[in-house]
Amino acid sequence: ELRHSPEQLRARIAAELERARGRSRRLTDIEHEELVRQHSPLMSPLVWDYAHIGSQEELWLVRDVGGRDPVRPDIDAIYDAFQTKRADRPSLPLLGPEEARAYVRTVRDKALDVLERTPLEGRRLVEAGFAFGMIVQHEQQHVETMLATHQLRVGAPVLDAPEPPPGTAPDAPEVHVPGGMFLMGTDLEPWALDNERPAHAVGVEPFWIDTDPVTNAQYAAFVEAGGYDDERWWTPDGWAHRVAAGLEAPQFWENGHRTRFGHVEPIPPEEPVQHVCWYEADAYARWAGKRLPTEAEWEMAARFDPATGRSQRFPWGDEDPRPEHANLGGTYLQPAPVGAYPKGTSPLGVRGLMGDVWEWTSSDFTPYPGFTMFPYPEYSEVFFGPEYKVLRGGSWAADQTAVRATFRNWDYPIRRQIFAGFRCARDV
Ligand code: AVJ
Ligand code: FE
Repeated sequence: ELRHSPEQLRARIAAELERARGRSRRLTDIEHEELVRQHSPLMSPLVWDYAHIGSQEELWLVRDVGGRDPVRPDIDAIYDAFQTKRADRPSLPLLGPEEARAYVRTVRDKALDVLERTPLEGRRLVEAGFAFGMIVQHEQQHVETMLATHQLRVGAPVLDAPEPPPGTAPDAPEVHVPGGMFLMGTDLEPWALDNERPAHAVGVEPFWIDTDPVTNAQYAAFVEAGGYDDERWWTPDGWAHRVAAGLEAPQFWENGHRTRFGHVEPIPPEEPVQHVCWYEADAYARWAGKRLPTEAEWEMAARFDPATGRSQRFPWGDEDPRPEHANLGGTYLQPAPVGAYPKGTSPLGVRGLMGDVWEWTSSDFTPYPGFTMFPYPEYSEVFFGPEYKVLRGGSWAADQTAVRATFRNWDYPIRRQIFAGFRCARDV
């Protein structure tokens, strides 16, 4: 970003804001009733997410960066995710679909005016540039959340997509990583969030990691081998949850078919498995004689170039993601078969690290040494601790602006509606 002139940076930010809005508008361009209904107690009504996107943009860009008067101070509390739980959101006096559309449009016009008038140089570049980047990522993250809501929705399909590209077989099922020291996290990415910082050296023991994420065919073998009935493969908490929740297979699987955005279809064998919780991923790994990778192992496999000793921005190098690198941005509404993106392979030879599915790691969500909260504790600091597991990489639904090899996602170990799968690792 420091390479860009203020005008180039301003144009890029405006384009990314517009692209994010194109995606969120498409997911909310549906019938009134579908927008206001709560499709699952785990999710907000879609119309809440849409106005919440506007509300955050009002707070961070219009009020904070721009120093402008509030647009709708009366609705701050309704769209504050910490003041209302998802399950309770339908009973709030939410803006209706037309009001929400008008509100986000008004806020966007003001935010673009703030962008025009903010000098993106010196100290303002770092602070204001980050605020705009944070808001672009925030909208894209809620697009992914809204896609999870669409996936939970019952009824005739309202979303369609083309077929993803075909897969290719790996040279070998696992990659050996020699271990050693590498630089984890970042100080350089202008849009990196507080939890990805600072860059710090980490020592990793040698390990093996799967070349590709675990596929539907591989996971189905675990199901057919009775993996869900054998307590040996599960942690005590995982087994208790398996029994209480009646888990028998990934969410949305039934009779050898799956339901995807309202379409019932055969389960594609070579696609990474998705809609498994951390407990299921952990149990599969134990059944396979392996384990989940730590997030340090995942990041080393994704970024470390043994030829130079450097940590790259992305598995393929330092260039921003292009369509040939990874299945991102919701183009296909599903993962691609493994090996569909050979150009996305990491220097160590690991494939499919970005895009397709978020990958569960064995790690709890904890701060890096030297962490400083920015810009507010509710972004990540309040989530640090053993209740959340870290996911890496990014799913087919994630946008290219909201993924990096350093990006850390997190969720409860019981969560299955997110677009998450995993790959396994093992000690040498
Ligand atoms: C980083 C994906 C866990 O969706 O809870 C959205 C992102 N933070 N609004 C989430 C987020 C505030 C966050 N995750
Ligand atoms: Fe949010």
